[in-house]
Amino acid sequence: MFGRTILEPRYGLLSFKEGKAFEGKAFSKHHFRPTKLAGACHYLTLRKPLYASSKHTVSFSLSISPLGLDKSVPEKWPPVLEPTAEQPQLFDGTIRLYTAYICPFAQRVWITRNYKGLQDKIKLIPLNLQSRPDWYGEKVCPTNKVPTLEHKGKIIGESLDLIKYLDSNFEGQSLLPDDHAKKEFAEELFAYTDTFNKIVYTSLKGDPAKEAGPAFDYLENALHKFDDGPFLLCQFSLVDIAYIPFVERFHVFLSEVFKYDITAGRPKLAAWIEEINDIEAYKQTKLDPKEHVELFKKRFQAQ
Ligand SMILES: N[C@@H](CCC(=O)N[C@@H](CS)C(=O)NCC(=O)O)C(=O)O
Repeated sequence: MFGRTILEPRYGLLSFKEGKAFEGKAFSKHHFRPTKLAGACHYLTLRKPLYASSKHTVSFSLSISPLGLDKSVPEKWPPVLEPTAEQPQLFDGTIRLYTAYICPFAQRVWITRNYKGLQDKIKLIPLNLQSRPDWYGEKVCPTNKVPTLEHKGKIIGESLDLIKYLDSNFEGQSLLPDDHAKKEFAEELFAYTDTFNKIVYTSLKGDPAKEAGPAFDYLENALHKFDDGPFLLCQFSLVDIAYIPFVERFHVFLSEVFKYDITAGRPKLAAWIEEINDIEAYKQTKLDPKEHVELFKKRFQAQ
């Protein structure tokens, strides 16, 4: 929904003053408090004010989503496990997500966990991929990769399977739509993730501005498919989660090292990145962009 109303800045917050669509209370620059809208409770997210004139008149756009979708809470990153650390007792009832802060595959599962409000339920066990404890490959995950989830006597791997697993086996907002057409498109988008990553990673050894274009165009076109929301399936979903950790890295590295802005000429992609950057569950998982640049330089430019 797009709206225009009068806002009054007060104590650093903007408080709602006038408007027909809902009865509002205080809201911060980016988020409204839960507010009544047509009888149902909603979060109203204030997307970037377009302009603010002197007399507190702000023109803005609103995106509306059901109450409290993002259940993440602020969390301190647990320290990375020492290679000499003892193995926690396997299958003792604790649900553990073995992860690595630098891993985009693991980040997918981390965002899903946060968004669904499972931070107390699923414990993060961050590993250093350069020096994993021996027991990880020997007793927990034979492929020695992250992410893996220890749950109900099983070890489950593969990030795309895992985000679907979390979505269907744990409480919290469902991150896949019910709509048939959207479900079908979700599968198409999941299936393209490996191709997407391959095209871009391969281009880093050549000329990304030419070679990576089709991958980003694919996302730009996908974002046009359902035009009633800023996300791939309108509402934030597992599909956005599948792509964003990789887009985050490519965006930073291509811009910094190749001076190639993946959002130039791709307005939907630009808006999508901006929207996702407002999602707490995701924000909490982001590394310093400088770290991405350094890691990518080591990986793709080391001779
Ligand atoms: N297809 C897997 C890929 C996972 C993966 O490659 N993880 C990397 C870190 S980003 C890893 O654990 N690498 C360790 C290794 O290969 O030794 C998934 O989607 O979960």
